[in-house]
Amino acid sequence: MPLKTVLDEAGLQAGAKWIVAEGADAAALTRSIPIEKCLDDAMLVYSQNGERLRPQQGYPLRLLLPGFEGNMNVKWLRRLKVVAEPAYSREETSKYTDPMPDGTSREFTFYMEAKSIITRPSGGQKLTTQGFHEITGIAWSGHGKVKSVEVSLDEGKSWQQAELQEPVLTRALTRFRLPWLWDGKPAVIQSRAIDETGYVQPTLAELVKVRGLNSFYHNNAIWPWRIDANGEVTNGQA
Ligand SMILES: Nc1nc2c(c(=O)[nH]1)N[C@H]1C(S)=C(S)[C@@H](COP(=O)(O)O)O[C@H]1N2
Ligand SMILES: [Mo]
Repeated sequence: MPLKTVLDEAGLQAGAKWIVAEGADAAALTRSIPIEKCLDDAMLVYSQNGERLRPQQGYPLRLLLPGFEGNMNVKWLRRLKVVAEPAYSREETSKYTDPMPDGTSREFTFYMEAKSIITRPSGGQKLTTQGFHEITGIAWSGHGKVKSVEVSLDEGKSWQQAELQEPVLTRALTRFRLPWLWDGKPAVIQSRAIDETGYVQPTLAELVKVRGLNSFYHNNAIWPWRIDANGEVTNGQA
């Protein structure tokens, strides 16, 4: 159900700028959401896939903010407060605010920027044979559809177009795949997502250059996997 329906029913006073949503878990996850989002496509969710929400997913009611990072979707929703200022709750200050290299704070960054990750072969797995392996993973973006995913097999020197599995839906996980003949030599494989706005998933070095080293909660950087000569797959981040 659109959150807007409930807000229209209750009536909003002038000066309503934020809504503070609170969960009923022990941590009482509390997050501030701009009123524009609440009146746009925010949803109060009580079921998914034809059944009631499962307890782990926030039964009986969960906030869903399409395109925002999933951590904003408050589960076990017990309170919505319409206010003039954000709450500056524990999670949104100590965790999801990024201390920047120039001493400022990057706060209230809601949208999920394009990201992808190779799920096979990936860390902890082991290739037992040389030859054919399908590289596959998932990509997603809070800003719309995944336009393409590129895969590099040579430490980022060159990139190839992966195949996207249909249907490619806006702000939804999109599976990609690329056939690969492994010659048994050490290799670094990585993927990068490009979304319909043209945004290209950055390397970790590019991200660190802008955001510094004091934050990682919004890290959407490319994640490389290193494959050893014996087939073992480990974290390939230099
Ligand atoms: N009430 C409440 N909601 C919450 C959380 C929480 O701790 N309490 N965690 C958030 C975080 S950090 C994430 S990643 C997602 C996880 O959602 P999922 O369990 O459906 O995967 O829920 C979000 N909603
Ligand atoms: Mo999380």
